[in-house]
Amino acid sequence: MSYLFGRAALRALLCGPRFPGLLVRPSSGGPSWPQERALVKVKPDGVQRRLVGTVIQRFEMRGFRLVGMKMLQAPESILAEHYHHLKKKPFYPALISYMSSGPVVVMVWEGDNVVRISRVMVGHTDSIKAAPGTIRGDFSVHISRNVIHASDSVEAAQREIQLWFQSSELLN
Ligand code: IDP
Ligand code: MG
Repeated sequence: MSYLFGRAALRALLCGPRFPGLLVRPSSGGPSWPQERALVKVKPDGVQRRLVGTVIQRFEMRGFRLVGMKMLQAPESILAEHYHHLKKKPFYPALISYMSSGPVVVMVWEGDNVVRISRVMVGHTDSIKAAPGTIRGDFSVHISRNVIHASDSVEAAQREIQLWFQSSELLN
């Protein structure tokens, strides 16, 4: 039995898939289905500290696909919508002023479980609690300058992607 499976697997490897799905990764030209997407944003402190390349490298090396990216000075109307859930917090005015203090780089990354995995890669909101190896744990020391944003749910990702990007700016 295992001999037969071994032959089939070997044939698929050498000659391409005889059984669709066997040993075929979604990115290898197999069937396409809607892939999960996350909005990731390098905040003004991250851009100023030249961490954009490092962030891109970490997401690429993890295996995600970049499907959209742009650099812009974030309009206050977009920031207000993006951070509407924090409007009543005492730090809200400082947050908007920090996010307006320089350009941001917004990206859309695609791949299996990209939302949950990118939150793990980004680390805890509060830099003190962010584990080493995470982006915040490696590059930030204070919650008010925490370098990066990543969507915290699939629903938030969809909302945020529509807020920051036109559909024509994203690859299909
Ligand atoms: P998240 O960025 O990890 O998703 P949120 O609670 O959504 O965390 O907060 C959004 C952003 O607001 C944080 O990344 C941080 O920049 C800022 N923020 C959150 N809590 C505080 C705080 O207590 N003081 C200052 N800034 C904060
Ligand atoms: Mg959040």
